[in-house]
Amino acid sequence: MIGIETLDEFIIRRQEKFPDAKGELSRLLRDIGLASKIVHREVNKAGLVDILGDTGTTNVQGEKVKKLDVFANNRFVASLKMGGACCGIASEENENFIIIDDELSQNAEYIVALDPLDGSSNIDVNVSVGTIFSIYKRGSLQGGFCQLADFLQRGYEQVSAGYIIYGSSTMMVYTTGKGVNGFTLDPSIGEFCLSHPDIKIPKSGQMYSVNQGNYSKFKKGVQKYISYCGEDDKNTNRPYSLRYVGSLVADIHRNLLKGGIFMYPSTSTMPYGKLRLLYECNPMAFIVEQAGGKAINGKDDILQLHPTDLHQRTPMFIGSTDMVNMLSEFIDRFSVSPSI
Ligand code: P6P
Repeated sequence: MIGIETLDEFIIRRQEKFPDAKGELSRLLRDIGLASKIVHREVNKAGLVDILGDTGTTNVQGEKVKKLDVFANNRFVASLKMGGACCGIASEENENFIIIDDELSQNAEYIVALDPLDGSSNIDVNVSVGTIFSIYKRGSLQGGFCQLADFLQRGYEQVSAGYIIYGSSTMMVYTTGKGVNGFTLDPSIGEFCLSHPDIKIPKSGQMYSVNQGNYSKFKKGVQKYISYCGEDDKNTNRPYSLRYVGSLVADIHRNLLKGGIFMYPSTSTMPYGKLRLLYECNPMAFIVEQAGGKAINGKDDILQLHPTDLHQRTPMFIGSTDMVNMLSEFIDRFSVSPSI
């Protein structure tokens, strides 16, 4: 039987390759792993306890807050505070960033941007949901409070990014800039075990993911690409299938493993799209690019965008390189100016 390598063992083994590493990033990743095991437990019994449904409040996004959103946010924040390896957190659930002001944390090198439970509207109907995280080195001086600028760094500055998908199994997929690895939670031992080493996204794929209901509001180039995917071309026996879960982590995870393109374009009613740059698009773009794929906003690489606001949105087209490049050609060919 192939030996089991747990997430903790993997992190420690990787850290040994960096003699001057202080172990703070390792600690941070393990803190995230711990919190996700606790969220896994709640997500998997959500139907049995009064943790489903709405809290009756709305968050900074103006969206209904689910009880499990709040639970997950509190869990990750508590675990990161306890770990002392990060000095601040920007979360989808909090309008402003959280300063962690104990002495140990103030001396920490890292900040975290977090979507604690993405796709939570799907929980009540038992569809996969996920946690997305993004880690940067702070620019502000260690020993003092983190600053807003620490969170408004370009995506290519990320030190690490990952997601946890709470699906038919719970998996943690992450990168530290040296490839992408996937770990499946074995609840019988309470450990994430290496199950998908060195993930590479296929250069092309057969699946395209988009909310077809917004078709009429998309720019012409995007409409033309979607129509191209939907056409039945006997000559090429075009193999496309539309797959759209409506949960970002689930849609991207499938495309990462099987190949495909995920699109959340701008629309006439959402000129900057729906997805958030800091804690949805940047971490997913880092992961997919590290796996050999591509992520753009329709014109520029997602990782090159300069954030100006914690919760700013951006259109995103992400996945297999050949498919993203073809979409880009359609946008250029059919748009007045290759704008997003
Ligand atoms: P729509 C979930 O609410 C989410 O933020 C992402 O997980 C998902 O990709 C997207 O919104 C779905 O949005 O407008 O298609 O329902």
